Amino acid sequence: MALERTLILFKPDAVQRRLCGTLLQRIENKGLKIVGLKMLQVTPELAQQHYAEHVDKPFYPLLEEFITSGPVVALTAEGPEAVSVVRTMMGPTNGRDAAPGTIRGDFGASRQMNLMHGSDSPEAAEREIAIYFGEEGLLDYETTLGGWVCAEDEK
Ligand code: 3AN
Repeated sequence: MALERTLILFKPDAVQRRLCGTLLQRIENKGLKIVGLKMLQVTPELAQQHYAEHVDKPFYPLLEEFITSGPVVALTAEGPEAVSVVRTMMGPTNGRDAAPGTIRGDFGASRQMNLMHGSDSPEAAEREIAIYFGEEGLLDYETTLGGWVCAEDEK
């Protein structure tokens, strides 16, 4: 089991719908540790960096228009297998396919306005955290409750 970090975005629809607190609460309730958090406006250049794998796809112009349409909240969360834990919490890309209980299943029914981004692999997480937070942007700290969130052999 690996202690991982993952990049999360609360997308413009989540900010506009005032769901940031609700989504952050779910992440904290799950036991993930927030090691970076900020609000920012995604520029077209940043969108192209983030979505490099989609830039040449036909849907990219609409994706860029959406992700740059208003502020986002960027987070880095840490925990055992954090990448897959967050993907499971979010549910599949299309909110219409997402099961109740998942974030996308509970709060939306759209493929584009799907509220939240979470890195899809540890390699993607490393790349995306570097894009949004850089080398210096994260905080290393211990939480006194850390030992009650998971056992030593799960870290
Ligand atoms: P996820 O957000 O679940 O990681 P990605 O990274 O594959 O999903 O896709 C990012 C965004 O690209 C989606 N939220 C959606 O807006 C758009 N997108 C992905 N696949 C398609 C598609 N087949 N048609 C239209 N838009 C898409």
